[in-house]
Amino acid sequence: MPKRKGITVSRQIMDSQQTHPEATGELTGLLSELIVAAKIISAEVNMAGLAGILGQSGKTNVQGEEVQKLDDFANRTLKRRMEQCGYVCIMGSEEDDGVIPVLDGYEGKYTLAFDPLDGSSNIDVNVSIGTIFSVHRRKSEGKQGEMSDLLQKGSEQVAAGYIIYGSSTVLVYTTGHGDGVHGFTLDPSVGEFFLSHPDITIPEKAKYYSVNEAYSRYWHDDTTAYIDKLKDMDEQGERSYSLRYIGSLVADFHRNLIQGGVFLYPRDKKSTDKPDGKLRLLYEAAPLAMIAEEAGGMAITDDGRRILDIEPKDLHQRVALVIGSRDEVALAEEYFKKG
Ligand code: P6P
Repeated sequence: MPKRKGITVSRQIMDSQQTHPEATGELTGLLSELIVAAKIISAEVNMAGLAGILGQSGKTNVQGEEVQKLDDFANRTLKRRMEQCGYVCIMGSEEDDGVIPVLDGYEGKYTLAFDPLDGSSNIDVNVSIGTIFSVHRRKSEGKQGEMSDLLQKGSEQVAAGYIIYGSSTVLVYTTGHGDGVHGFTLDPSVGEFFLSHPDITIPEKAKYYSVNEAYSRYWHDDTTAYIDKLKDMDEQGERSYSLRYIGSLVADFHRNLIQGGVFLYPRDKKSTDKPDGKLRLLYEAAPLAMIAEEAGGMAITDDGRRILDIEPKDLHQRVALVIGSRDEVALAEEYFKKG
């Protein structure tokens, strides 16, 4: 089905459903409800400065991080909308310790894991932030879903995506199976997402590398060797890459997806702090890995394992992440598999 710029995301989702005769429309319904939540969050993020909800809520989340008011708002918006959409049987959120049930009688056949507002430390300084989501098909029987329905490998995802709230609000998602990765830009004047980036493919060769160099003294040796390789001059004595690190995963990932880049959040040698890295598998690394691979890129850990093959053990499990352009992640794999 040709994707024409300017069609709405609802039309794109419906067209995509048509290509799957077995589709029942429930995934379409789930994504449509998610998009309504995204529009509500976008409006609030864009008004944050005026709506007096910048700053911290005074609460801390399961990660022990200060919960920003907008974090809270995004989390509540997603939970309220999706608990009664009828397509989801259980949810997991970065902001909630345990699983989130849906309203009795509204149980559906999918699960939803999300980071409601990633990059929240940047909220007060007007840096792009984002919502990341991951959808699986439930495996358990019965009414309410179970933890095991959430703890599925990334390769089992039926849909994944993110919404980046930046100079414009852009939704990027994939339903896999070669259906591609598509980007939609919100026109706030009509409250619709219009197709702006059809069939996104990540450039095979990176233009940027993204890593927090402040932690370089804690890196494992093969990480240091890999980053040094990226910083080597090429045969003509030219610098090959620029360093871009925004400190907002969705913003760094989105730039690399569109322009070509490799993002790393490796483990620390300082085992007390981030022995498995900082980022979360279920609602950060796995959904972005599905997008990266569907767009022709790669996503691995810093010991060479494919992100989508990792069997989750815990809702908030951390994982090291190396994700982006195929050439540079494949090079990283050579360095990390040796380890
Ligand atoms: P650091 C934001 O808090 C976040 O979770 C990601 O969005 C971002 O990539 C990372 O942390 C930045 O972490 O340790 O470099 O500040």
